[in-house]
Amino acid sequence: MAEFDLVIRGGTVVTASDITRCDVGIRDGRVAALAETLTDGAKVIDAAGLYVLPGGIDSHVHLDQPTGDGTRMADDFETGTRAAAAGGNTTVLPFALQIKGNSLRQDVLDYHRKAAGKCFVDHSFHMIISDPTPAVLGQELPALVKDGYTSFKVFMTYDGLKLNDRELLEVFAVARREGALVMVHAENYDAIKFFTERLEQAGRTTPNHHATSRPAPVEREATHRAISFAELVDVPIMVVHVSSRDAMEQIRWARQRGLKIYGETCPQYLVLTAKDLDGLNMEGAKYVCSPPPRDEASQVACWEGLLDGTFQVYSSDHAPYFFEHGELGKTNSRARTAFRWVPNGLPGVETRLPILFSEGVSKGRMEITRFVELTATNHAKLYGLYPRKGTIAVGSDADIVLWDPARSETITQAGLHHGCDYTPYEGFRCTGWPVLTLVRGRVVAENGTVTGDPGYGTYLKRGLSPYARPRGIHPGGFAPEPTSPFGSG
Ligand code: DUC
Ligand code: ZN
Ligand code: ZN
Repeated sequence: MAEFDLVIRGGTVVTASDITRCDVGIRDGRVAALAETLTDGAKVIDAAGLYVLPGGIDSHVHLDQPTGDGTRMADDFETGTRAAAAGGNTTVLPFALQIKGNSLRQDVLDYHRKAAGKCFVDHSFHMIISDPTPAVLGQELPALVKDGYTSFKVFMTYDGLKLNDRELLEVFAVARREGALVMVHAENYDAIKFFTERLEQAGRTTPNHHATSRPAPVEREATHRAISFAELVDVPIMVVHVSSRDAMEQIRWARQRGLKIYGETCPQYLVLTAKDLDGLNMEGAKYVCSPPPRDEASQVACWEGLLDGTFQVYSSDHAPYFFEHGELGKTNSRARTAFRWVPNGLPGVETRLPILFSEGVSKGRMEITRFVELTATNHAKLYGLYPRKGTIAVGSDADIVLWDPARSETITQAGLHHGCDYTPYEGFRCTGWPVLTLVRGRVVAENGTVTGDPGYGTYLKRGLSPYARPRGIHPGGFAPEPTSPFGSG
């Protein structure tokens, strides 16, 4: 019997820290050996000329999430994870949305039902807390964190989702006590309402005014407020989908004060601008997301943030809505009357990695080790999956993607595997492309064909992240508690 189930031969293995020419031996779904030469594999994949990277982890994905306004997400767990696999991802972290008035536990179970038997890649859930009742804060949330749901998202805007300041503080306090990481959607609700109503009164209702209605200070103010609350409660937070230099400056300012504030940006803030929303005949709706893409200077700022460590993670914020499809999509009859009815979100789980590889690594802006950190390793570390996921090391799951750095491809809707009817990146030319995706040692996608099975992807119960620990708590647990209104709680 062969020593390994599979050997990947002749490739260049890259982790967040090292670039090594070596072979990878895989046994029982895990990496069993890394060595200059491994020959004894039941199956051998020739990776000469290819990079061998940890599979992408996309920690910001929305799948099969109810919208409450008559529209429908274009991806369920089957089409969304199929697209993820084709795009070089091996794990996704979608959201389980609490509907106001519902039990959080029941809503989480509902997402397990939605995902059961459908996933091509491994997955876990962040919870969205929309209704922090005493029962949710006191019982459900602590119990769910202990059960492995170790991160949750809160919104500072959107009817039906927005938490007020007191509620944000309450949720932050639970996160601190339980050791969970809070992701924050930072935009000021009232400022958006103010601009939206004035724009509508002035007859400015086309999709491009979505961007006008939420300028950068709307994001900056909320980012600052979230950071201030995090400081007051002494809890680390992740500011998600950061789009502007203004918000980045708040994160840098906080870090200089010693706060543990993390940041995420997304492809739409690197390669799209608000001008993309200008298209006629509702074309601009294809680019409506929140925060909106901004200007070229903001793109430059976001690139800087990826390189200088302001951002720890680069995610897709895959939130796919059909462009057409009658009342279900972005061009539904109400959306044609005013931008406020256009569903917010873009598809991007399949195109996230090629865009960063091409614009970052192939164009020489970014070291490939940094690419690995931003697309896989840091996601695993921040969300309690490391070192099982996010690296190539003996004992880790054999979640691996082979990249051909020389392959040129053009992103087209026809070539993608998602359930959406368009891509905002139509015609985008890429140098460097994922050519083979392995989840726990099994090929799930190869050369644009998804070969895995829905249902192979498994649910991941996550641990607490060391990065979610409050300041002042030493990893060994023997340092004194920091001064906080919560004493030692
Ligand atoms: N926020 C998200 O995180 N995703 C889609 C829409 C939004 O506002
Ligand atoms: Zn958001
Ligand atoms: Zn999102």
